[in-house]
Amino acid sequence: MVLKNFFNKTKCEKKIAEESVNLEVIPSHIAIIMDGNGRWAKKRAMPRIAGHHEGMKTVRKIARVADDLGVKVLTLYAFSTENWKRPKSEIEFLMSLPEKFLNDFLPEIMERNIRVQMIGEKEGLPEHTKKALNKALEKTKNNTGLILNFAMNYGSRAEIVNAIKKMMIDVQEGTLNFDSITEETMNQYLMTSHLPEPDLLIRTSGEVRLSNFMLWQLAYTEFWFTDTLWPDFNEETFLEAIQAYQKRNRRYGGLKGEEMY
Ligand code: V07
Repeated sequence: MVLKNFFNKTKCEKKIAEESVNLEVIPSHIAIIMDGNGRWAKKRAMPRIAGHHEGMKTVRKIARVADDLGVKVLTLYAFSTENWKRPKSEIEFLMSLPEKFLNDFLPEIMERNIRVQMIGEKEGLPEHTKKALNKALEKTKNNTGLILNFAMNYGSRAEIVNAIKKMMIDVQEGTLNFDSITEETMNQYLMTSHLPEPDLLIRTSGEVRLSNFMLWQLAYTEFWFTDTLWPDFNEETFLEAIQAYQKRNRRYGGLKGEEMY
């Protein structure tokens, strides 16, 4: 495994040297609810958008360390369908972040062989945001490394309803047999059909809710919560989450599937 830059970060080095993180048992798919950007800004008497901007820097940091560790899929909840209720000026700023992020980071994304993908309703996004996203999806589509998957204008219940509607159309058209519908059929109709289920869900900032995020896909996922605000989240906190995941897996290691839940 090629571990780049992040080995220089001494505290991570320590965790790895102590073998408290096992580099052989890294979760394949990590999903993150990146919460606490507004609170981070408020604490500093800064506008909320300053927190979002700082949060974007954390995205870059965590994408790098996930890539270095050999994570296969990193799904980040960047914008929920609920987020449209926020003030217009804040939404406008948020919708400029994909462009900003990709302008700065796309060369490194290419260098690292990272593939950018998204889940959510792309059609609901402003034209300029869609354009930046499409460019990144297209440019990175043949990359074979980490899948950096952004949930944008995403809501899990809407995703499930859409999946059911598509299934019903296919049943009506005769391309799907009603009696052969299983859980696996449902998987195939969700936006995550091409991805493994998340092994680990992280939510920052002390909130302990799913907020309409990947409800179907998280059925067997390990959850890890931290009080750390997203802009303060770093390589070390990320390793802490992975470490917790590994500890739990070791505990369940001896049991048969049915006893694990
Ligand atoms: C956003 C920064 C992270 C904290 C959460 C809210 C604010 C990166 C992106 C992004 C999205 C798509 C893409 C490349 C980058 C992003 C939004 C908000 C809407 F292809 N950060 N970030 N998008 N925040």
